[in-house]
Formats: sequence, C-alpha cells, structure tokens
Amino acid sequence: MQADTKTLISEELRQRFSKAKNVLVLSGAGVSAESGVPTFRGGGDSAVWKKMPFSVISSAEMVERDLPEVWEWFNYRRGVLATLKPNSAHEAIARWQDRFDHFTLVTQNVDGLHQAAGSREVIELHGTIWQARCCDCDARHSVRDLKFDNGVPACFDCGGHLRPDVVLFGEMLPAGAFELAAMKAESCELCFVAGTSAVVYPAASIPEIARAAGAYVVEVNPELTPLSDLCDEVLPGKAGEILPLFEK
Ligand code: BV8
Ligand code: ZN
Repeated sequence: MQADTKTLISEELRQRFSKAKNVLVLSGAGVSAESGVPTFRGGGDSAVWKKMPFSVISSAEMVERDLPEVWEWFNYRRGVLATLKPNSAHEAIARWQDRFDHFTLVTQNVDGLHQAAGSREVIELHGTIWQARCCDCDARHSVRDLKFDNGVPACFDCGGHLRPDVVLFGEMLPAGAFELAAMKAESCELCFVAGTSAVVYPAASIPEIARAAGAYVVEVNPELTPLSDLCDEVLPGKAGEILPLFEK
C-alpha cells in the first residue's frame, strides 16, 4: 500500500519538522529492508546461517569457538551487500543532515548503506561489516585488503587473528559510541525511530532518553514495537515510503 501523504503525517508533526533545529534518527535493519537486506527479526526471522539463528552465529561465544565459521557468515553477508544499493529511506535521511542546524544519525546497521547514500558522521552503535579488528592488538583494517588463508585473515600489524568489527551479542559497544548517541538524544527536539524492533539494548534506550529529555518521538515501522507506546506518533508503513513524504 502506498503511504498517503495527506493523512499519515499529522499537522503537528509537519510543523515540528519544519521548525526543528535539532533532529536525531535511530535506524535499524528495517531501513535497509527495501534495499534487499534481510532483517533479523520479523518477516519470518530470516537471518539464519546453516540452521543457526543469528543470535548464535553472531555471538561472542562463536568467535571463541569457530572463528572461520563466523568469517564465512560475514563473507556471505558482504557478498550479498556488495550487490545492493541505498533506498529512498537512506536517501531521505542523507538529505536531512543538511536541512537542520543539528542532525544526528545513530544506526544499529552494520551494512554501510547510510554512508553509501551520503550520510556523514554516522554513529554506528554495532560497528561495521566492512572493517575487521585484531583479536590481539585491536588494530582495525578494511576488509577489502584482507587475505583469507585458512579462513581467518591475519592482522597486518601483529599477525594476530582478525575478526569482523561488529558488536556481537554479549559484547560491549564501541568505546564512546553509545555515550555520544545518548548525549545527542538528550538535546534533540525531534527523534525518529525507523525500522527497528527496539528489542536490542542499549540501542533501544536512545529514543527513551530522547523522550525523557522532552523530545517528540516518532516511530516509522509497519509493525508495532515495545517502543510504540512511548512514541508521540507512530507512522505505520515502510521507511522508504514514509520518510520522503516529509519533504513534500
Ligand atoms: C551489551 C550482531 C554490555 C551483528 C547484533 C537489557 C535487557 C535484556 C538484555 C539486555 C539488556 N541490555 C543489554 C542486553 C543484552 C543484549 C540484548 O539487548 N539482548 C536482547 C535481544 C534481549 N545486548 C547486548 O548484548 C549488547 N551489548 O549490552 O553490552 C554488556 C556486555 C556484556 C555484559 C554486560 C553488559 C550488544 C548488542 C549487539 C547485538 N548485535 N547482531 C550482526 O551480526 O550484524 S543484533 C542485531 O539486532 C543487529 O545488529 C541489529 O543492529 C540489532 C537490532 O535489530 P533491528 O535493527 O531492530 O532489526 P530487527 O530485524 O530486529 O527489526 C527490524 C524491524 O524493521 C522490524 O520491527 C520490522 O517491522 C521493521 N521493518 C521491516 N521492513 C521495514 C521495517 N521498518 C520500516 N520500513 C521497512 N521497509
Ligand atoms: Zn594485531
């Protein structure tokens, strides 16, 4: 169903959008869904690798137990991503950064599609699939440079094992990323929560922080989430259809 520009966005929200000086967007996997990236939850729990749910294959335990298998899963995902392009949701969000005096994009996505659409200074709470990190010395290397002998690439600095530079279940977020996002959430006046099931913490606390600090919080999602009740407005539908309507 095509989103209807007249009925979907309230007059109050249009006014707030046109006057806002400080806006924050928290994005999740649903923002990349219209590009063809499978989401993790909803839509049939589609992220499964060799019969393992993603919460098993994308876990800190799996890095300890079977790092080559973890690389195989991430190599497969990068292969899929390499063929995909940003969609109209990524593009709208990229345009918004030049529209407001202060704009912050916080993403849980590791796919790099926001940057591909032109977004700058993206706060990547869960890291990026396009970078590897050394298990021994913590050095970061672009995955484009890696050589996969025996399934696990070696660090160019110390020769240690590299792993994907993403935040797996049970792992800490990158130093300072959540703190920066929380600080921005405290000062924004309008907060969009787009394409996230809002069940993974601490990411899901960003809109809670914004709301507690007085921001107007708007959810964009075809499904309700645990956050829906806290939101001032819920726009039911696809991010790629709804977000561009704000400029019409
Ligand atoms: C940590 C790996 C500190 C990367 C992922 C409080 C209570 C209970 C548990 C916890 C808690 N606080 C922390 C935890 C533990 C845990 C957690 O949250 N567990 C939950 C699930 C119970 N959190 C952690 O472990 C975090 N670390 O807390 O560190 C610590 C550490 C150790 C000891 C003590 C403290 C780390 C979390 C990182 C998780 N990493 N994956 C990878 O392989 O890619 S999870 C995964 O979920 C992705 O990374 C993704 O970023 C994240 C969130 O998912 P969403 O983006 O929301 O996507 P999802 O598929 O769920 O939903 C899609 C949505 O889109 C749906 O709502 C759908 O309706 C919608 N949609 C679909 N199409 C569209 C659409 N919307 C708009 N438009 C469309 N077209
Ligand atoms: Zn190293």
